Amino acid sequence: RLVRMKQIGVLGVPMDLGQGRRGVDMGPSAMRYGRLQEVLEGLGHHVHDYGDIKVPVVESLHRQPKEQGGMGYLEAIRTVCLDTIEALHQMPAGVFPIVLGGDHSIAMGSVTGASRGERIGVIWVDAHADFNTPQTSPSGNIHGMPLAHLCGLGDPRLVDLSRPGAKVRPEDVVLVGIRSLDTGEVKLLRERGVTVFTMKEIDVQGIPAIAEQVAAQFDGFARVHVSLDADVLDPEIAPGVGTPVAGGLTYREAHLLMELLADAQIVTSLDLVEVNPILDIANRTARMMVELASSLLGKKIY
Ligand code: 5AB
Ligand code: MN
Ligand code: MN
Ligand code: MN
Repeated sequence: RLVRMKQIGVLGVPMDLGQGRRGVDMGPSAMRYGRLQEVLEGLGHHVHDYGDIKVPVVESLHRQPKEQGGMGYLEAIRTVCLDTIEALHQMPAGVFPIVLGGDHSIAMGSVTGASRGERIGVIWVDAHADFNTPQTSPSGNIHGMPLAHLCGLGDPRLVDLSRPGAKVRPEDVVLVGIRSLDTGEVKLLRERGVTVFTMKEIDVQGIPAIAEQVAAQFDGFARVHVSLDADVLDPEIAPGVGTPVAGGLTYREAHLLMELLADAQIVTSLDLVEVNPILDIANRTARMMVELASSLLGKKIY
C-alpha cells in the first residue's frame, strides 16, 4: 500500500525542568540533526518546522524546596505547556503534529493541543506510566506526572491548562512497555481503569496481539496521540535517556509496534520525548526515535 501523504508540523519543546538531569533540553536539536525532516520528506510527506517553544534556562529560575510545598518548576512548566498548546492550535487543522521533547512533562501541552478540545485516545509508550500526582510521587519530578494530570488528577495548575478539567478519559489511555511503577501509580491506574500492557504482556502475547487490541480500542476515534518516551526502548539500544530501565523493547518490537499502528491508520499526532544527547552514544537514541517516527508514518521497504 502506498503511504498516504501527510502535512506534518514539527514543534520543538526543549524542556528540562520536569526532571533533574541536564541535557534533555537538547533532544529537539539531536532529532533534527538526526535528519527527522529529510527522513519524513523521503516518505513523501510535506514537513513544516515551526521551530522551538521558548523554555527558561534552569539557572535563571529559583527552585522552591520540596519541603516548603513547592514542586520544582511548576509555574515555568505550566507556562511552557500553555505556549505549546497555543503553538499547536496555530497549526492548520489536518496537520499531523510531531512534538519533540524535552522531558515528558511537555505532553501535558502536546496532548491538550493535539486534542483541540475534543476526545482523544492516548497510546503512552514508555517504561513508566507517568501517572504520579504530587502526593504519590517519590521524586517530585513532574516528568513522572503528565499522564495523571491529563486525566484530571493532581495539581489544578497543571490539570486546568487552557480550560478546566481533564483532557483525556482514563479509559481512553493505553500504556505499552511498562516495567517500572510506583506504588501510588498502581493504585491510581487500577482505580481509573487505564489499560496497561507491561513488558510481561509483550513477552507473552507479542506486539501483534497488543497492536490489534490497541487498534480495536481506538477504532472510530477522530484523534489518537502516540507519546513515545525513548526509555521504553532497551537501554542497550537507547542509552541516551535519564531514567533507563533494563528489559525494554527490542529494535524490532519497537518498529513492529509503529508499523502495525501505521497499518491501522489511527494515529493523528506524536511526541518524541526524553532523548538526552549528553547521556547518548553518538546520537544513537535520537536517530532511533527518528526511525521509529518514520515507521509510524508509513515507511514501507517492500
Ligand atoms: B518518564 C518515577 N516514576 O515519578 C518518578 O521518563 C520515574 O517521563 C518517572 O517516564 C519517569 O519519578 C518519567 C520514579
Ligand atoms: Mn515518560
Ligand atoms: Mn519513561
Ligand atoms: Mn525518562
